[in-house]
Amino acid sequence: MSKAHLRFPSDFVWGVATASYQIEGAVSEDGRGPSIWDTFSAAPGTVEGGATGEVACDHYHRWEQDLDLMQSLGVNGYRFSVAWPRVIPSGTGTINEAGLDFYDRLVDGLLERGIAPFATLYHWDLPQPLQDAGGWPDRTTADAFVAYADAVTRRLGDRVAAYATMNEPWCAAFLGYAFGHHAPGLRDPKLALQAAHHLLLAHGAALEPMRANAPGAQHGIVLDFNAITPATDAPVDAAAAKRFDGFRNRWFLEPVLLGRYPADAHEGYGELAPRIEDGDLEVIARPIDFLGVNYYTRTIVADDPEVPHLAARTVPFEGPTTEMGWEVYPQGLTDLLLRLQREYRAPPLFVTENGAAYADELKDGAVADVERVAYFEQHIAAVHAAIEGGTDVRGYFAWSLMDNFEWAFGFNKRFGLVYVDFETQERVPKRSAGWYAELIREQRPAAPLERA
Ligand code: GCO
Repeated sequence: MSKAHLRFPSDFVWGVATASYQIEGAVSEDGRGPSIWDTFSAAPGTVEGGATGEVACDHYHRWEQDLDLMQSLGVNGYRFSVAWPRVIPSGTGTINEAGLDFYDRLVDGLLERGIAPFATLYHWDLPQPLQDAGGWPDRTTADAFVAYADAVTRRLGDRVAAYATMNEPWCAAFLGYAFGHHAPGLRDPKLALQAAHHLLLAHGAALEPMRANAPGAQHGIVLDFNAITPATDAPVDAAAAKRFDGFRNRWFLEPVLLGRYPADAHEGYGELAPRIEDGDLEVIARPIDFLGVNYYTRTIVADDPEVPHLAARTVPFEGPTTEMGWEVYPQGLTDLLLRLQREYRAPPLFVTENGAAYADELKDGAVADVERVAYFEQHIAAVHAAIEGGTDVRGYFAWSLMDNFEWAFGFNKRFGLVYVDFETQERVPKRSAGWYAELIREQRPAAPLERA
């Protein structure tokens, strides 16, 4: 079905997204130091199949073919992340120029292919020495991040179209320090909330050197959101949904956009609430040029007084799900984008991640991932509906360019537009890649010559 009827702005960015630890491999090459994900994935029982990012998609060596792949899709934006342990292996101190050289080459390779670089500075691969010294719960880690952000933006400068300081601080803080599902694998909610605060503080503090080094680039942050729906019309479930929204979404959104933590959630946390120093919130709320929005699904929530602090629990739902067990709920993306615009007067938005894992099978050299095509079709239409509703969305990045290391799920969850055979490192564009390329072609304004 032609998507041409969905006209997007002519300067809309059609991109793909990845992250360093999920695709690069080469974990000890050219001076890279260990990250918390190298340590965590090496520990028994942390990652399905005992998988690690040691090789992943071997992108560190295959980056040129991967850029060619992107160019063949017609994307004009590529969201990648810079591995802090490549740039400053000890986390602080000496800069590893060879580490920066890789991103230098990557950025120039993108520009040569007419693809705008969108760089995320932190996508969870904290240098292990910093975790040994306390990690994100320790305030000095925020200072280390500022020095790292300075080093990267000093080198890459305005060649990068947009820098995001952080990817999904909610995941980094709660999956890493409260639930133990992600590196560093801790289970301490108070530590998690303090980590969350320092991740946000690091974001705000880094904006200053980033703007000085790359005045022509856009600077922002990427937050992940779940749409939250009450399980029933009962007031107790509506109240539970509001509390869950505070925990999952507003706890990060409101400090960045409003300069304060949401009072209801802060009260709910009680003695778990983080230590906040004078001036922290002003730093966190420093103006940003864009907000990156990662959206995958919604969460249905019911009141449950048994659950500490939140008194809310998620409830199962009917309806189609992806391989992650996440409900396919495109309306939630429209609602979220409209909410960010109307309720928060958010800056320009990019959908920096949206996509789905399905049980892809390579048959006769092809992957007929029709469910993923449907997922993208529905969610891109959802973005269009938000734009029609007056939301300033500047671009969309499909998660992901290619199958990669899906954190605790290892290589068992395939999100890519491109299938990766992890034995041979062969890349095979799936049907969804062809679909996305056709959509982009249809959206491209015909070149003047073609109009003749
Ligand atoms: C995230 C991360 C990605 C994931 C993707 C699928 O949003 O969790 O940014 O690294 O791989 O979202 O879970």
